[in-house]
Amino acid sequence: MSRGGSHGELGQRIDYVFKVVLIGDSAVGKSQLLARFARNEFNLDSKATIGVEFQTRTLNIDKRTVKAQIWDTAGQERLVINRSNDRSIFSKS
Ligand SMILES: Nc1nc2c(ncn2[C@@H]2O[C@H](COP(=O)(O)OP(=O)(O)OP(=O)(O)O)[C@@H](O)[C@H]2O)c(=O)[nH]1
Ligand SMILES: [Mg+2]
Repeated sequence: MSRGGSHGELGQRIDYVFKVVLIGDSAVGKSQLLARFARNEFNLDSKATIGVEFQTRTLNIDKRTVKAQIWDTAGQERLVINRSNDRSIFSKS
């Protein structure tokens, strides 16, 4: 989590940024959980994630603007392209 006076895409003030990494076995629903949270979408035949991707959603909680930056990882080991990149994401979150 970080706190500061930064601004979002639409110019609104962002009070907090939370970075969350989703990890877990392949096909357990990580990407679809994130799609529902970030865009309120669900897809029955979604493809396995390759590497890492992220999506954001900005929420108003207790009069504060909170930006959730959610990272989605590949559950299938052979699709994780760069292990060292993964580690740097984990250590910064
Ligand atoms: N019925 C049902 N199917 C779901 C649900 N969540 C995910 N699925 C299905 O399960 C399959 C795998 O979902 P994903 O979200 O792609 O799984 P993942 O954990 O991201 O998998 P990897 O990217 O390979 O790590 C997809 O066909 C989804 O449509 C759910 O809540 N209900
Ligand atoms: Mg996925």
